[in-house]
Amino acid sequence: MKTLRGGLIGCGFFAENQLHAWRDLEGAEIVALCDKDRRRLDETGNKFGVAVRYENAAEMMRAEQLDFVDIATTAPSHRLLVELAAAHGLPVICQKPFAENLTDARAMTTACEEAGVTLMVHENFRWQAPMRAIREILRSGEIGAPFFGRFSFRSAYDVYATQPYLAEGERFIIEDLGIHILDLARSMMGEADAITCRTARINPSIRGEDVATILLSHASGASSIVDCSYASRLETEPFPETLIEIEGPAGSLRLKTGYELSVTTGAGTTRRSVAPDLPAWGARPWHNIQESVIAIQRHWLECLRDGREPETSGRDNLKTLELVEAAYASAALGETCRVGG
Ligand code: NAD
Ligand code: 89Y
Repeated sequence: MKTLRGGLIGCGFFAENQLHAWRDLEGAEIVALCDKDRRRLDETGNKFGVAVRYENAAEMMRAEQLDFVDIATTAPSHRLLVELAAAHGLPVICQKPFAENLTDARAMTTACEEAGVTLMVHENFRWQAPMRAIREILRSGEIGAPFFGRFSFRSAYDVYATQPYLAEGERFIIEDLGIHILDLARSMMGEADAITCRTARINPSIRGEDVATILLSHASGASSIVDCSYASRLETEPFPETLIEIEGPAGSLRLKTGYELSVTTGAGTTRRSVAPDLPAWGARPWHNIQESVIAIQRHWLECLRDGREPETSGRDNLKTLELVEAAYASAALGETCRVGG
C-alpha cells in the first residue's frame, strides 16, 4: 500500500502531538513542514528529522508532491490555508476551532466540496478512549435512547502556560474547550435545536470567559448540560478529563474522575476502567488527548483509503460551530437561542 505524503503547517505547541502520532501510524509520512516562524520550523524539523521546510504554505503546496496537508495553526489562519489546500486539490485536516466565524467555516467547506477534496476537522475529543467506549454503549441500546446528559469539564489547570493566546482573546472557554464538549454532546445525544448559556470571567488576568454553563434542548426531546470551567480549584485536578452522566429509559452511565465508567441497568451495575493508553512519547495528564490524536489521524487515513467522509468533516463541524456561536449569542442576549433551523 502506498505511503501517503503529508505536509504539516504550524510547528507550535500542539503540532508535536500530531507529528508523534503520524510517526506511530503506518501508511503516512510527514515529508515537509511549514511555519512562518523560522526558529520553530527548524526546531521541529530537527526534532522530527524532517529536512524539507518552508516558511510559506503556498510555496510548499506548489513545490512538493503531497497527498494531504495537516493544518496545526490557530484559527485566524485556517480559512486562508484550507482554501489554499482546496485550490491545490489537496485533502486537508484542519485543527479546531475550524474557523473564527460561521461565514468563514461555510466558505471553507464549500471550497473543499467544489474542489472535490476531503476535509476533516481535527475534533479529537470524540476519539478519546472513554468517549469511544460510551458511544459503543449508546449504540448497543443497553440504556435506551438518552433523555438526559451532563458533559462536564471543570479544572484549574494552567493552560495559559503552553497556550498563552488563550488568555488574550475576547472569547475563551466556549471557543477553545467548550467546542469539544458541545461536539461530544452532539455525538452522544443527537443534534440540538435550542441553547441557553451563561458565562463568567473569574480569572481577572485573562480577557475572555473562563466559565460557561450551557443547557441544550435536543431534537429528540432530550436535555443536556454542558458545563466548562478553568476556574475550578478541586480536591483532585482532573485535567483534561470530561466527566459524563447519561440516563436512558433502560439505565444510566457515569464516567467519573480517573476514567472509571459505570453502567447501571435492571441487571445491576458494572464498573470498568476506560483509561487511555499512554503513548510511548506521551506525558500525563495529556495522554488522554494524545492518544485521541493517534485515533483521529488513523480515521483520516482509513477515510482517504476508502473514499469515505470523515466523521468530523467540515460539514459535520458546522453544526458544532453553530452551537458555539449560539452559546455566545445566548450569553450576550440573556435568552435561549434556536439552532439548526
Ligand atoms: P501555537 O501558537 O503554539 O502554534 C501555531 C503555529 O502556527 C506557530 O508556530 C505559528 O508561527 C504557525 N503559523 C500561524 N499561521 C501560520 C501560517 N499562515 N503559515 C505557517 N505557519 C503559521 O498554537 P498551538 O497551541 O499549537 O495551537 C494550534 C491549534 O491547535 C489551535 O487552533 C488550538 O486550538 C489547537 N489545539 C487543539 C487541541 C486538541 O486537543 N485538538 C489541543 C491544543 C490546541
Ligand atoms: O486548546 C484546548 C484543547 O483543544 O484541548 C485542551 C486545550 O489544550 C486547552 O483548553
